[in-house]
Amino acid sequence: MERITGARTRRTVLAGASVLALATALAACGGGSTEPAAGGGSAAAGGGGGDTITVGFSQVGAESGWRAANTKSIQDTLTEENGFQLSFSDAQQKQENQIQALRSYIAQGVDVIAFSPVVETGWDAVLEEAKAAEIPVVLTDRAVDTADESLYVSFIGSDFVLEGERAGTWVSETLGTEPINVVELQGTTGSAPANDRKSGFESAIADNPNVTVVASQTGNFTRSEGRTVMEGFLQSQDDIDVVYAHNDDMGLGAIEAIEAAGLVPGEDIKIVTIDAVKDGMQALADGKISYIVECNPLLGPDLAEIIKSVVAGEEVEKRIVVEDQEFDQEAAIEALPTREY
Ligand code: GZL
Repeated sequence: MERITGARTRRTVLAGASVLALATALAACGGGSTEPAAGGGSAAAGGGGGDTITVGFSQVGAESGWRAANTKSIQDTLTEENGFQLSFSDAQQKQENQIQALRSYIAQGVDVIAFSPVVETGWDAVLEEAKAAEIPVVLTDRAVDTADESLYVSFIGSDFVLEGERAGTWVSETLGTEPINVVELQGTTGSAPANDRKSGFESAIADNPNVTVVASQTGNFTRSEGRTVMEGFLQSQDDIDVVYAHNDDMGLGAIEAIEAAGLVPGEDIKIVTIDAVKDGMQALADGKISYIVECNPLLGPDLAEIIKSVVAGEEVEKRIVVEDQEFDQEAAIEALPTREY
């Protein structure tokens, strides 16, 4: 297999599921062996006969700095030079647009479909259609909530519950030594990162009676909506000590609202976020954000490897967990000069 260029994520492979995934991958490609897949549109061409693998990718949207870095990683890796023909679509954060895109890829008969599901539920029907067309599906970034795990061959993404736990642990241990009121800027309603980062944070602070979440509302992962919701919190809450934002962009929006209210972010109100994109890390270095848990967006190289393995009928891991770091101000200052995103 030719070398895939681009930065690699650090990842943990969850063993034990690969046999199921391998059987599924072969079935999805219509092959019980490594012979070129039968049926499934151009799978035979991409799977064994031709060199180019056709991929249909449905992206959530362009809502945040994280998403821009994730899109760049995928488009910079799934290139013709690396053996791919990529059809890419931006769903503008609407599930109906993603379902429409997946159906168009099925109609095109691509070799593989990959996507980041904007929300967790409502995918079984279109994934059944992909399975019936013998087109394997790879999930990237976000998970789907389905009873039938044979509907996708692999899921590569971070552990969002752990990200929430790490943010909550920092708040509890660093700031929770006295009573503090937390306001939460949630990600997109119904999305895996919003659901999991909320539950992870709650579990981490559960045993500390000093830490109280006094308000929680979605800012839809965007800077502008994060600012608007924070403006509302500043109006409705008498005493806010901490902002927990599910991503940097909403945290940056909260900073704008806090400063517009004549308060000092990082002093009057501490902010903890998730992602660690450049703008967030700069705010951390400047002391406006106090702590960031990373969510690595550079999924392109690993996605390319998974796709090539699936098409070649090789073993495919069912769940690949992307490992993330954590940053305080000192670590951000050190990391910024060489940070890729
Ligand atoms: C997380 C990703 C989230 C980011 C946000 O993997 O799905 O979506 O945390 C992005 O910045 O909008």
